[in-house]
Parts: sequence; C-alpha cells; structure tokens
Amino acid sequence: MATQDIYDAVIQYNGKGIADLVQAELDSGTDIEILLKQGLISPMDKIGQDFSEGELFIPEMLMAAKAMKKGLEVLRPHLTQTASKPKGTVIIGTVHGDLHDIGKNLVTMMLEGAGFKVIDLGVNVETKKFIDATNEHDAKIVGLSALLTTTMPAMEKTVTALKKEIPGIKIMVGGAPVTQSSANKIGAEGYGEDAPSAVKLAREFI
Ligand code: B1M
Repeated sequence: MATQDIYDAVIQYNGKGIADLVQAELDSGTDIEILLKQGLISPMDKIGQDFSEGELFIPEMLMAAKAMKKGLEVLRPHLTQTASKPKGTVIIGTVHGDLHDIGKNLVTMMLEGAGFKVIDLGVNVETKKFIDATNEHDAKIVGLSALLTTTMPAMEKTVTALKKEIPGIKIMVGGAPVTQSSANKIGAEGYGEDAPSAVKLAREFI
C-alpha cells in the first residue's frame, strides 16, 4: 500500500521525500480523501499519541508537522480548484493562544474547493481581529479552530463577542478537543468534525 509510504515519511519526518511520494500516489489514481486520511492525517494521530506517552517531544512533533504540510501542499491545487462562482466569504482562524494550523489549513483548502472565498487570519488570532475582518469583508460565516483544551475558553470568548458585535453571523467551530456538545454550549451554530463537514456546514449556512 503506497499510502503507507507517505504515512512512514511523516512518522520519519522525511520532508524531502514526501512531495514526490504524494505526487506519485496522486498520479496512480488513488482517491484524494483516502490519500489524505491514511497517508497524512493518520500519522499525525500517532505522533500525538507518542507525544502524550513521552516517546517524542516538541521538535519531533514540529518536524512531523512540517513533513505533513509539504505533502498537503501537493494536494492543495486539487483541493482548491473550483469552477463555480464565489458562494460567499468565510473568515477563518485558529483562536488566541493556539498555534496549530494544519487542520485549519485543510478546512480552508476544502472551502475554497467548494467555491467559498476564504480569508485566513492565521493562528493565535485575537477576538478583535475576527470581528474587524468579518466587518471589513462583510462575511456571513466565521470558522474557528482550536486544538488545545486550554484554548477552548478563547474560542468561547470569540463566539460570544462575534455574536454580540455582528448579529446574525454564523459561526462554525472545530478541532480535536471540540465536540458538538461543546459547540452548542458556547453558542456556535455549527460543529465540524473534519474538513468535509465544515464545507457541508458552510453550504447549509448559505
Ligand atoms: Co500540539 N498538541 N502542542 N503541536 N499537536 C496536540 C493538539 C495534542 C493533542 C498532542 C497530545 O498531547 N496528544 C496536545 C493537546 C492536548 C490537549 O489540549 N488536550 C498538544 C499539545 C499539548 C501541544 C503543546 C501545549 C505542547 C507543549 O508545548 N508542551 C504545544 C502548544 C502550542 C500552542 O499552540 N500554543 C503544541 C505544539 C505543537 C506543534 C507546534 C509542535 C505542532 C503544530 C504545528 C502546526 O500546526 N503548524 C503540534 C502538533 C503537530 C500536534 C499534533 C501531533 C497534530 C495536530 C495536527 O496537525 N493534526 C496533535 C495531536 C493530534 O491532534 N492527534 C497535537 C492533523 C490535522 C489534520 O488534524 O488539526 O485535528 P486537526 O484538524 C482536523 C479536525 O480537527 C477538523 O478538521 C481537520 C481535518 O479533518 N478541524 C476543523 C480542525 N479545525 C477545524 C475547524 C472547523 C471545522 C473542522 O471549522 C472552522
């Protein structure tokens, strides 16, 4: 199974070889979703597990993330290409205090592929920046990502402020520690378990 080679490249922090492996797998006709899940997302779970168990540390986690991102870049044109007219604007970012961006980048690519214009504010984004960007671009949807349990309060703070400042705004949230129930609790309109469900939600909002 060639997706196994991609998995191994991430686990072995092989940022140099991964682009060629992903390209070869694409050329062989493997479904992008399978390639993404088995080759690129699944090893990050293993990396996280090994980190929790003290078997590897931040530098290794960072190297794996870099390798994964290089693989994702090869998929970018395939995920973002769209023939449809812009469906609306989505403001997206990782909440304040949180530096994880791989999942958010993936959601961004898939939203673009589905025809949305996405303004990506990056990581560690303050509430005010979300509000200002939403007003500036007259966006109707905001997407918030959080990967740490410790940054979920920042997510709640941003949701509360956005709803107060911009009545009618639709907010979707996602990231490993976020659940449907926590999304409901903080007042977000939608919870995306993964990037395709974020796209589904954005379509429903429009
Ligand atoms: Co960090 N980290 N990390 N980390 N890291 C996790 C999240 C952790 C679970 C690892 C672990 O302990 N098992 C753990 C959090 C524990 C917790 O809070 N419960 C953790 C920790 C503790 C930390 C530090 C605190 C470590 C330290 O310093 N002691 C530190 C925090 C830094 C900070 O943010 N302030 C830290 C740092 C880092 C790196 C910088 C080294 C690196 C990030 C690099 C980068 O993003 N550029 C990193 C990494 C790589 C991880 C793991 C291993 C992988 C994350 C990832 O990219 N996954 C992660 C373990 C894990 O998640 N299993 C871990 C792949 C990605 C495609 O999945 O982001 O979940 P994900 O996105 C998915 C869905 O969640 C969803 O769709 C995506 C695609 O399907 N989704 C959305 C995400 N956002 C969405 C938004 C939506 C909808 C869906 O709508 C808007």
